[in-house]
Amino acid sequence: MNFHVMTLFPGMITNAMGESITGRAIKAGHINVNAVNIRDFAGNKNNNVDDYPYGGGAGMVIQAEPVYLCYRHICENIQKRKQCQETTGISGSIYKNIEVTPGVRVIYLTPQGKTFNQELACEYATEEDLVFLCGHYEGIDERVTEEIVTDYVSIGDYVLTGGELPALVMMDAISRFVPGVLNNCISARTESFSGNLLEYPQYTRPAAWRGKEVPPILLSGNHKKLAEWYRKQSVIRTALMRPDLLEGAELTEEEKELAGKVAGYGK
Ligand code: 6GU
Repeated sequence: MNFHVMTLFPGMITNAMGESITGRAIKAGHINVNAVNIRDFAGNKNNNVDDYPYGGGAGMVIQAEPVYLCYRHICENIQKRKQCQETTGISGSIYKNIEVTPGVRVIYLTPQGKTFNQELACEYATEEDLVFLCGHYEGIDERVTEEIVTDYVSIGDYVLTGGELPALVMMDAISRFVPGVLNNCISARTESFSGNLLEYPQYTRPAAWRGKEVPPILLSGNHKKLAEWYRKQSVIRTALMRPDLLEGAELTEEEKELAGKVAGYGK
């Protein structure tokens, strides 16, 4: 997976992605993060990329041309890589004379977009390249977003100062689906959310902490019973904390009854 991020704050992207699991995935070559500074395409002495909005109003708007040049630069990189990868024996590339890369998704982070979720993360993870466009100030000149953006995505109903944190949230969630990023044990557990059930509770040593024991079944070594307990705990927890998710979950009749009882307590 190659993430390309158009931003005025590339350090935010590279620093955050360089830590923890995503940092390890970068070192191992499972993911690649290419943060490109829109300011590098300003084309003026002061490296200005914003201007006052037509029609007046508060704040500044990022100009179309630096964003477009930044996007073209990223497309050139993608195409060069694709050309290297081509093993058809045909010299040159189908992309040779075009300025933009068809088929590459360009995601504009905006509170006006559709809300990001686990299903979308899984879908994006199947792409070879993803381009993120991070706005700041009051936004980006509409003419360039119209031209290059394929997907408008938000991470929830609140307003942030810029698109960098949403891009990081998305890249983190997408990376978990990229083969090799997580070990298989953990990735299997992901399915409990995709199945619209929350994760069961976790415990580690000591077996008794300040008088609180771990549930005895965890110490029993009975794998079949344990699997049943995990499943039941997931149903109970989802019914308690996120009953809205249960509609999309596949439950047995017995589990439905259990969920109904638990949800009933909450009312
Ligand atoms: Cl994607 N951008 C900004 N600026 N604010 C947000 C958001 C995105 N998603 C939720 N709030």
